[in-house]
Amino acid sequence: TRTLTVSAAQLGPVPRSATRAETLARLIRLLEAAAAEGAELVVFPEAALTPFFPHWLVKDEVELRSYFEEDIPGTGTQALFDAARTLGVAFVLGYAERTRDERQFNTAAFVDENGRVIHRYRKVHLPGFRDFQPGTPFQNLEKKYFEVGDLGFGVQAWRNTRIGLAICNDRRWAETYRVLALAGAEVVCLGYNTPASNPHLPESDNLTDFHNHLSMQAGAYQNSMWVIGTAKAGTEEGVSQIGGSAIIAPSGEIVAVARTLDDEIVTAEIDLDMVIRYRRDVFNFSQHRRPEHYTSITRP
Ligand code: CDT
Repeated sequence: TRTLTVSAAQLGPVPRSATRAETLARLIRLLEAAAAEGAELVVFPEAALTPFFPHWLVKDEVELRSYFEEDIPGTGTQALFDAARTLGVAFVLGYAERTRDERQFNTAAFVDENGRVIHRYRKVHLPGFRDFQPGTPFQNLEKKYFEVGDLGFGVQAWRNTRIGLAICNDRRWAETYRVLALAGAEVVCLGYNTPASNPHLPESDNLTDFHNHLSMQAGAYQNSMWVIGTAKAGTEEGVSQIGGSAIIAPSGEIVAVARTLDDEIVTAEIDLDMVIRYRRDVFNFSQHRRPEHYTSITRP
């Protein structure tokens, strides 16, 4: 059987006052700890290098710029790539991307065990608002700071498997997993920053952890895939965020889960052939899907 040892590298809060070097040192420590547990692939959260700045209106242009990466790797992140190469560990890193032509995306990069970026994904499902929402304890201004991703849901062949990437809110949408699965993804890696409460739907606040796992477990099972979901957890700049980083099997079962709201490694050896077994039987796409009845989901 094909096996792979994977880790979700959960982060506790990243304060606004943290330097990039301080945050990078935390990521490197997590990468080393994961490698010591035998990890071959480590998944970091969404926007792992910074606080989740869409939670507030950043008026100062210099501050806003400081949250974006213009190069990956760049001077502030090279040491993480070097560590990956030294340790021989691949990783997924979420970060805010600013392109040469000044476009901004919420991005994840897949970096192989040689420290090379071999795949990128730009978040498609951007939650939140374009404008400041008065009267709420915090914002989600992703629609202000980022464009909708323009790379689609690509899948990257890596070693003896195929990797798909998604970011945070993407995990709540069934289409994310199905499109990745149809492209052959066996492992979906995603990071998230999820507030424990939603000021716009307070009645769901006691269900936040449930909805997190529900989304990822359903996506994994209904598409016969492994899902590695990694949180940025704890109270960050006054916003309480859930943890619950998890490694989820194609059966929908959680095989490993974080216990804290801080920096924590969650590791499991996963059986990649489980994907094939579930896809051969229950979710045999070519045998049982009926796309002629699904046309409405591709109409705007
Ligand atoms: N970062 C991100 O996408 N967060 C959203 C918050 C929305 S609350 C329903 C998420 O889906 O977790």
